[in-house]
Amino acid sequence: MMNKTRISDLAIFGGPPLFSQKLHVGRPNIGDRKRLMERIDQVLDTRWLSNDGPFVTEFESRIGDYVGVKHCVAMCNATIALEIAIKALGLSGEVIIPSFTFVATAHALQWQEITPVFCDIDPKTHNIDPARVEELITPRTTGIIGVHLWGRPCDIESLQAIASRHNLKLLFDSAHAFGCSYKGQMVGKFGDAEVFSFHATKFMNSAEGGAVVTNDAALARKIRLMKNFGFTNYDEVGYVGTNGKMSELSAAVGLTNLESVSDVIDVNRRNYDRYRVGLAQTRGLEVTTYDPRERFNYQYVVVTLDPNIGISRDELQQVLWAENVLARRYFYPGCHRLAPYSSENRSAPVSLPETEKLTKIVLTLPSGTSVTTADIEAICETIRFVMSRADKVGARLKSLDLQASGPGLVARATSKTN
Ligand code: T4K
Repeated sequence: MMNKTRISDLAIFGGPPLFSQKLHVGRPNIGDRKRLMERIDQVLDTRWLSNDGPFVTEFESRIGDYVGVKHCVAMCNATIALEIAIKALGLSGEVIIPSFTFVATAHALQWQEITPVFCDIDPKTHNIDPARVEELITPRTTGIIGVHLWGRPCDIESLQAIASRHNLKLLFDSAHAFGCSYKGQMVGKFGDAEVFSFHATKFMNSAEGGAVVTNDAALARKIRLMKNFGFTNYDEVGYVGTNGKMSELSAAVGLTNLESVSDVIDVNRRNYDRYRVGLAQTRGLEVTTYDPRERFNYQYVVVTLDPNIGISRDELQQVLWAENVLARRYFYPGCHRLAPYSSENRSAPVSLPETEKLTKIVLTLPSGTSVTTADIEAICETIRFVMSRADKVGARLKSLDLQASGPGLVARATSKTN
């Protein structure tokens, strides 16, 4: 597949792209179609489409069993699940979260006028740094939200110790971490509650979907009511609620995909191992590792670039996009630099040196069941080719004066060289 011997063979400089079809980071994994169609038939036959139908109930109990947690409340997505968990926990004022996360973590707070206070990360784990959390606590702080980024759990014990010491609630955004473990225990059992995402781009999806899991029965009950407008009975409302319900169709997709979850993890693991072998000893590039003693879903293959290698992360991304490898720079530029949260609009400017560094060097590569091992070998070969000529490729790209990243830019780059 790969036949690039000269820099000009790279698609960004006018060569043919490595792949004729785009390879995505978040291509959905699809379970047994026949089983799914049977379930969809059942939904239609019974005419029960939403509002705690049998598939949602079954999905909740299967997710709870898988994780080993007493209560699971399925929802329409993880963002709403976070919002409801935040509301049910009574968070207000300020809540400490990492900036290096998907913007939904911050939005779930700001949406209810709670200030997300951005904390720096530990560069080794990419997760919120507990050593930085305590200095951000003020009299207005009511909680901490840890994010298990890439499925690698935060330093849960340290965060729990801080939360207990300061009487703060501890919630985990576990959108990436379904199927992962911390010190031998499945993620989902920690803090006051945890939130999973089953969005299409997650390795285990229900098309759109999410869930709050907790061992706290009273909290689970409150969350269950809040996600259904707060209804305690047909015409009684106990809380200000919203509509966070998962539909039966989503639950049918989720249940079906859950049946093949271990196969998907095997594929993800195989892909990850291929990338690790294929990119080992690549100059200026490292594949992020997973602790071999724990369980992971391996859905994210994340690499970091040496910032002094001659080619920047953005330039490497542009080279890959031109080859139809849609590598993503999650979670650039960090929530604190996104318009609603950028320091110009806030009273206290934030200093997040590790986040600033990481957001400029991190890249996520395509994986999942729609990527073959041959695809991965070709991607690795291209990356090795580029990195071994990083100075030259970087210089040539700089001469093109590329400003942004994405397909529009690639088109401009190729047209300039033609
Ligand atoms: N907390 C964290 C830490 C999260 O990462 C997320 C979501 C949340 C909370 C909130 O969870 P949800 O409310 O979504 O349940 C995607 C996802 O939309 C988002 O769920 C996810 N994190 C985030 C990391 O990635 P984008 O902006 O990258 O989506 P998009 O449309 O660019 O799709 C990614 C790639 O997947 C594309 O190359 C296209 C491909 N794709 C996507 C979909 C939806 C497909 O091939 N098929 C599809 O159906 O956000």
